[in-house]
Amino acid sequence: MFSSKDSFKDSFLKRLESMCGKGFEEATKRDQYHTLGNMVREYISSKWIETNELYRSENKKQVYYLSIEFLLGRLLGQNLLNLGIKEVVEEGLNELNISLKEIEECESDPALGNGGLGRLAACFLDSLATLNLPGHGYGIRYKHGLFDQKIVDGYQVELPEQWLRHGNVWEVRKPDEAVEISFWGRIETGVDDGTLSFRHVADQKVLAVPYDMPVVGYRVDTVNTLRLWNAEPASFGPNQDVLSYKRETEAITDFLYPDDTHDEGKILRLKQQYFLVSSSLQSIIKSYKKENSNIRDLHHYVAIHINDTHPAMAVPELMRILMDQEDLSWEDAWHITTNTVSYTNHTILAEALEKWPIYLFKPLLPRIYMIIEEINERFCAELWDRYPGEWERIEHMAIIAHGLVKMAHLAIVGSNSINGVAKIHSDILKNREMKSFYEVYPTKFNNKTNGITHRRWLLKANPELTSLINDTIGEDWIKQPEKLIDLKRHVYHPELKERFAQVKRKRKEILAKKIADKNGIQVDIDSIFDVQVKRLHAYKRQLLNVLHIMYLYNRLKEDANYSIQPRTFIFGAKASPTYYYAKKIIKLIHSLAEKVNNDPRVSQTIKVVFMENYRVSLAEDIFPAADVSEQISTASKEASGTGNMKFMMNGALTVGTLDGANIEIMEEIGEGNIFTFGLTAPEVLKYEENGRYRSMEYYHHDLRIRQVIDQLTNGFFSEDEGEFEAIADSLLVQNDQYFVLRDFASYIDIQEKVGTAYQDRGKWLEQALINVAHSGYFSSDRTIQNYADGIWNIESIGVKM
Ligand code: 26W
Repeated sequence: MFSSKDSFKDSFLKRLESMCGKGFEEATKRDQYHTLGNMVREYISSKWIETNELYRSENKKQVYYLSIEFLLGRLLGQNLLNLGIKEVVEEGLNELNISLKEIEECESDPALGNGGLGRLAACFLDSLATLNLPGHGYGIRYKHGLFDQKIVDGYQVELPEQWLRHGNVWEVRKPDEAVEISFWGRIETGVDDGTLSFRHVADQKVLAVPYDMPVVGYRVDTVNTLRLWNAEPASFGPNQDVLSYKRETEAITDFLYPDDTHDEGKILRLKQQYFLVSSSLQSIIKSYKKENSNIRDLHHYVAIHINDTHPAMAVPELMRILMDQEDLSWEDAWHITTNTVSYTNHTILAEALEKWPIYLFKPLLPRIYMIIEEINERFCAELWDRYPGEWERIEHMAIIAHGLVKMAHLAIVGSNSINGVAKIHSDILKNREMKSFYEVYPTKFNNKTNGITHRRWLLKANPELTSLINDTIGEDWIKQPEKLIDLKRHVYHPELKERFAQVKRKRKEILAKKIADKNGIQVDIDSIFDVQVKRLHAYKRQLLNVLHIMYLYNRLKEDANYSIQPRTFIFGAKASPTYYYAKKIIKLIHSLAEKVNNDPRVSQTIKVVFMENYRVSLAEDIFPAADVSEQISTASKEASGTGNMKFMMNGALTVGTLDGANIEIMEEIGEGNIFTFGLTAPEVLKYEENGRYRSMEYYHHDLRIRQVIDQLTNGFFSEDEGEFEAIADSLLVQNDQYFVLRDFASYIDIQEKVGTAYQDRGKWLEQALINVAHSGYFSSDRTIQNYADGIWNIESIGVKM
């Protein structure tokens, strides 16, 4: 089917007819997409079956990655690339006058995640399969992924995302492997053969139906599985309110919660979490038992990883299964559970730490709550032995306290490994945030610095740069990304620099065209493309970027002789629908864009562009076109960041604080190839401790600051002077929690240096190439190998067809 372009064309045309019931002439682009998608899935299926059979027969340890989010992005292009059939398909289609790119754009971009955490999970799946590691994802098949963002008059409006509207060619529904989940009801305690038994009665049952998606490794025969669960009614009883039962059940997988910093404490979210955990664990145990007779060996064959605390109920759920269904004692079950489960922490922001009120938790999940209570009691007893009389410490560390279940504490106590996602973040966990736990479990804590898959963020997103690298150092780096460092020997070669400049220019043209089409703004290709794309959050400080642009505007207006390297400031960001401040920042960016872009003189030097509906597919057009990457979070607040790595890999220079993985990027490329500024993490933490920061002083002493802040409320932007009051208040009245004003001067200085540096074109190109050369370290292949060796203890299994 894909062995030559002629056989491809032949099969494609036949399939188009049989699938769509139309001739070639009448078929739409979407018909073509469905046809090709089906052909590819079919091509994948033999490898998929082979992989599963091999995993069964080899019976080696496997890892199951539980995540409430998988932000996959479109799959057709990536699958073609990984399978090594993209060229054949592209050429075949070309002869039929069809553009593969246009077909690819018919695929909806599955947005089953909010941002960093969900996208990391997707990169990890790609690396697991490529490294031939037996690892699978378990998640939720949300009917509606993250909302589509529309901008109306500068304001964000959310529309329901509809990725399943035209079906999903990649999924296979497996009704035979459905499992039942119990909510509500009560637990009846009895005695069986002298041991306690627990029966969950009067419960409400929900059916979890798996939809499996293939995860294709790059040029290997391994095809792993992403299993997404769909909630459906289990069965209808005679005396049941059928409609409301159906509605309530299906609501569980209706939509993805669009918030990634504020723990909302909503019961539906708790239901989603238990639904994911219980269905996944039941299915994992079932497949284990098919090949293994002794449940006591579980941890030698199975590793379960929880992506943040959202699946932390894996701990009590595994305990429940081992005790109530497999008849193990508490001690045996605990030994197996803690040796099976491992946990990654992705944030230290207090407001993101999940705490569930008992009054919600206990009635919804009575047996799970009982088990957590017992875990808590045993844990507190241990603490009591260790720290006799230290009530405060014990209360502080308890899993249940003050009417709340603390999920991070449960995850730490119940797992064998706790890791942060960048060195600084792991250190902050050990030495501050989770210090008391680190003292009790020093060996459990470790670091696994995040990574990204270069197959999506370089090979797929930037084929032009990929070819240039191949021409320069050969293709070994694709399988061994650390070999990108071979580029370093060439970065001073004028020819490479020139060709890199051409690639960048071409990618800037492509993005500029998109901007012209979508925003109606003409941007200057020779200007610096300065980009900040990420979720909108106060700690990520899009506001600092905005204030800098306002400052430039003022300078350009006031001083006719002020001349700087032209810049295009590009933003992309979704705000949580309930996050008032974040939505105001989006409006502010639009008001600023309006002002700047319509000023006949200023707009010759700077422009501001907000790209609507930032998502994986748009990101693939943005990273390759960027010159400057904005990574300007308040030091200590961004656990790692992964966008920073995607920019670097595409040859953008970072303007960044010493936060998250920025620090490791700097260590790799050297201080001379990154623009760092601002407070360091220890400085921020010290301010937070001693409370000595006074943002008002910066307002009074720095005229530049006073001017831009005054402009937020003096009608400079809008007739409604109250429009941006909340933002001004956050900086002054609320004493600027994220040190925007404190870092302002330092940011202005570094940005001036960026402008000057860009004018030394030769040097800039070298620095960009140095960034690319060192980006291999940030491949998720390295990260996943670290997890495999250091946490999961799994080995690769070579699938060979
Ligand atoms: C309870 C609501 C909620 C939902 C999601 C709170 C927190 C989250 C996530 C943990 C937020 C998240 O995506 N964190 C990001 O994870 C990335 C991958 O490790 C890191 O690179 C980012 O720095 C971190 O913000």
